Amino acid sequence: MERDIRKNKTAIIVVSTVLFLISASFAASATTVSISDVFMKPNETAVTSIMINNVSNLGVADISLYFEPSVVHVISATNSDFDVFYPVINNTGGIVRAGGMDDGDGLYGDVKFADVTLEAVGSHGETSALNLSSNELKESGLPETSIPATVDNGTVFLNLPPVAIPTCMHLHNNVGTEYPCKTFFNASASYDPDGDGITNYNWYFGDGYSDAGPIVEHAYSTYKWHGTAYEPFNVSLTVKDGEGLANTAIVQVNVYIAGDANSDGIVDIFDGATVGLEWDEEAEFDGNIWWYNNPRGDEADLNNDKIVDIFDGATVGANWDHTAW
Ligand SMILES: [Ca+2]
Ligand SMILES: [Ca+2]
Ligand SMILES: [Ca+2]
Ligand SMILES: [Ca+2]
Repeated sequence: MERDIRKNKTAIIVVSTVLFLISASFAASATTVSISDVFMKPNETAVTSIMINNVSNLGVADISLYFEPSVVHVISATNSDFDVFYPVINNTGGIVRAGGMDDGDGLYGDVKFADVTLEAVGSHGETSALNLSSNELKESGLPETSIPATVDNGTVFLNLPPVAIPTCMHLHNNVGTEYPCKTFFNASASYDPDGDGITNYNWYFGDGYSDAGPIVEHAYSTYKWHGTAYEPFNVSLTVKDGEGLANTAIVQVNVYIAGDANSDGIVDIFDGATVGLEWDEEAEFDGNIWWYNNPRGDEADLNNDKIVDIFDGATVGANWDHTAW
């Protein structure tokens, strides 16, 4: 009996320290998601996380997320760090309320309450506020020593996914096996709406090769020809934020046979003429990447060295009469 009382006293001291340290930093956050080309197009889904950061011995959480049901629906709430997790989703009323319970040893540090998958059910340009309310956060412990940490153990907030923005220095490429034709990809315009930093940049070039990093380069050695025309490669960029949420975007690049400046599948006088017409055309630096304002300049720059000159004319000559079929 006496031991039980001592336990309670210890627990009380711990809790009041927690309250003192953490109540000032508590913030149930509100944010806005929009149906747009960068975040979530109509009918697409996107994942956002409900995080509870800086917790100490967290045992129970009961959190509601309110949304505008004419704009977004909640498909699921999963991947909780809690051992027991149960969401109730109401897409008519625009609320998901979920409870999480830890098995007994308590959660510490930064805790993921749930990954919430949103579906855009509204139209382009519409927005929905996402409002979080923390109904209860309680410390973990045996039933007889369990003491509510009121509502203030930790900071509850939504983590929005990052936005992947791939750009490409050369959208028009030629196979670079013999005639070096590197293309450069830049992901540094990508961002995270809540500013927790982008930790991963993964590129898939669409030809079986991949690379990682904010700026990468790749030389294509294959092209895709389907009967009457080339098909572009879909280059995907996936970025991840510090909490592990990801976003993927595609940039299309065209790859032609070496010397094919007008992309009709054969190297002939018209390619020589295209190079002549675009002679001295140079790529421009926009502060971020080099690119061609004039796509015909990009097509005529057969070795992707940022200028149309004699080396591009020589590439036409060296590949004369070659065809893509
Ligand atoms: Ca984020
Ligand atoms: Ca041609
Ligand atoms: Ca080019
Ligand atoms: Ca060139």
